[in-house]
Amino acid sequence: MLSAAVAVAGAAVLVPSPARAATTLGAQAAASGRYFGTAVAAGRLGDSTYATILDREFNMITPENEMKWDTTEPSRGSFNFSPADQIVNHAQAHGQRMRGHTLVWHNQLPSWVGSITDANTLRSVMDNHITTEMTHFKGKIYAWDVVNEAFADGSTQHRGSVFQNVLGNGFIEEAFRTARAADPSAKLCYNDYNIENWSDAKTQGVYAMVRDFKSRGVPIDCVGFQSHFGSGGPPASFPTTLSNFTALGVDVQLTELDIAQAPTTAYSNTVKACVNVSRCAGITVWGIRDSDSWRSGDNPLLFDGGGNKKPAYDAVLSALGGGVPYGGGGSSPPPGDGGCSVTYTIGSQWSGGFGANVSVTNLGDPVSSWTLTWSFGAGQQVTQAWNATVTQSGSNVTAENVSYNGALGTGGSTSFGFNGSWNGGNPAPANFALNGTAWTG
Ligand code: 9MR
Repeated sequence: MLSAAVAVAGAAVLVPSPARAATTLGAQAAASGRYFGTAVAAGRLGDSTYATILDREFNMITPENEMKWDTTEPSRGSFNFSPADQIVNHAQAHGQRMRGHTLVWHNQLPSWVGSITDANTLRSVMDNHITTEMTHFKGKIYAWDVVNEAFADGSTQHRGSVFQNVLGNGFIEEAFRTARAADPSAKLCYNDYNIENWSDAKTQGVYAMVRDFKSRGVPIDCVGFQSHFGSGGPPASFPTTLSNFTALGVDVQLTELDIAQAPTTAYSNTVKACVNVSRCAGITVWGIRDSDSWRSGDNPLLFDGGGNKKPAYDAVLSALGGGVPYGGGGSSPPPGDGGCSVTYTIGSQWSGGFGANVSVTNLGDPVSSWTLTWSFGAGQQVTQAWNATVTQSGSNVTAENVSYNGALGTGGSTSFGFNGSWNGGNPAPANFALNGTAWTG
């Protein structure tokens, strides 16, 4: 069987030839290292049409309601994981991974939590909820929505909630730090809706939070874009939003996709927005059949009430076939070597142009400013940069910190991005050096 070797971000990957295009959503997503998931309700697992589609098409599962606080801790200290366990057991028996949804959310929150007014009490209740639930599922969850929908609509600020009102702005950081300690191997996501349009205030608020978390070492690995769309589909700026977030050094995921009336173009555009971004890890639709949807009146899913594939299904299957390989989770050399480690990722590439993210970790003594240099091997030219000042002379590129990201402690990281042009080939650059000391990785 023919396959083509393609170099992206310096790594050789094998892309199946078109003749081998997969025939299910999960397998087609897996061909580029991604997943394709769905929300599952435990109560529907006994429906054979539902379970047949689930196990044929999907390789990631999000419990639609079963991991939420009102189910898992209906009264203080009394935990119930049975409905969620049912879904996790199903997933394990069928080789599907799990997204955990969700630990801290103002909705589906039992009234005993909402009525707490003392900060010490609420902090210990929140931390205990996170730790107990994550410990119960430890090792079985790929990514957790640690905090869900904490930003106010149309605003850069947090919404009012018992967590915000009693604990203040720091509650999100507290939740992420607690989550990292509870299950260090799970990816930790912030999840929200209406953050797909780059020019929306809410998008900017979440972006500023993630940038702040990354600059201060607060653990966060991913941002979930719920992607509940009207029939027009995603905003035109959605690809920009996704690559701007990944330039901060996090994965992005489409976590609750559904589109009113399921137009083929809208679905196709949404899937392409993900698969064209190297660190878009995967897509989850919010239900299987239209009749399973929380907005069933909109017929927003890929299967009709009878379990038949809709035209949007074929559009998604075909859109999943293109795109760049998933490039998240790269490893860095251990700290202490001196010099730096660099992760260079091409987030998107088109005819003549590309967008790249450079993440740099200082492995030497702390610095108050930095200059990263590298050389291009195939005539690439930087055209525009953000979060660094970038100049180029011939094949040699110099990137200097901007005012807010100059300080890097030992082991400290920052990232910046740029757009460039290419012609003929676009291999990863070589000879990275931080403040004159070569990359030791
Ligand atoms: O699909 C879920 C529905 O069954 C519940 O009644 C509802 C209650 O809030 O939550 C729905 O799922 C939501 C998800 O957890 C978070 N983002 C919005 C989703 C749709 O409302």
